[in-house]
Amino acid sequence: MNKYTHLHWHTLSILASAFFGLHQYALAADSCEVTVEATDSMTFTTKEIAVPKSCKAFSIHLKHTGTMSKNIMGHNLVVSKQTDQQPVLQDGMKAGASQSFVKPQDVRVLAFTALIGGGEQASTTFSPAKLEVTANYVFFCSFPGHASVMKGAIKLI
Ligand SMILES: [Cu+2]
Repeated sequence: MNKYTHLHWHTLSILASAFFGLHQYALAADSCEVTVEATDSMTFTTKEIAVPKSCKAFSIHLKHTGTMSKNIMGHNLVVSKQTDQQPVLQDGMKAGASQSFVKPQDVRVLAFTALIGGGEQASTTFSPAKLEVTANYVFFCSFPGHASVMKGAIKLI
């Protein structure tokens, strides 16, 4: 390969990655919903949820891909400020399974799904306008003991 050919391919690969990078970004920006899977091994398949400011409403669909019952391996998805996560979890645990481990009318909770077991799905929708630009937001499962691994970041884009 001579110098010219090498440069040529290098330029092409930069152009290609710029094109595909932009394309991916455009797809993400257009989507006002996301599906997060939860498993029997106590994990979410997603570590970060990008929420476009341009969305009037944003929906998170939670899908439990396992088979275990919700008493044993139940999952939900709760959104709050990072700094509120621990108190929200503590109050959720007191509220119990009948409340999906979320304290009723908890103003620190921006959105949450019902607690579901294997094979079930649940959704929640919120307005991205409720997110303060300067705060850090997280999503997590409030089933007792799960949030230490079942958690991720909410990123406003
Ligand atoms: Cu869980």
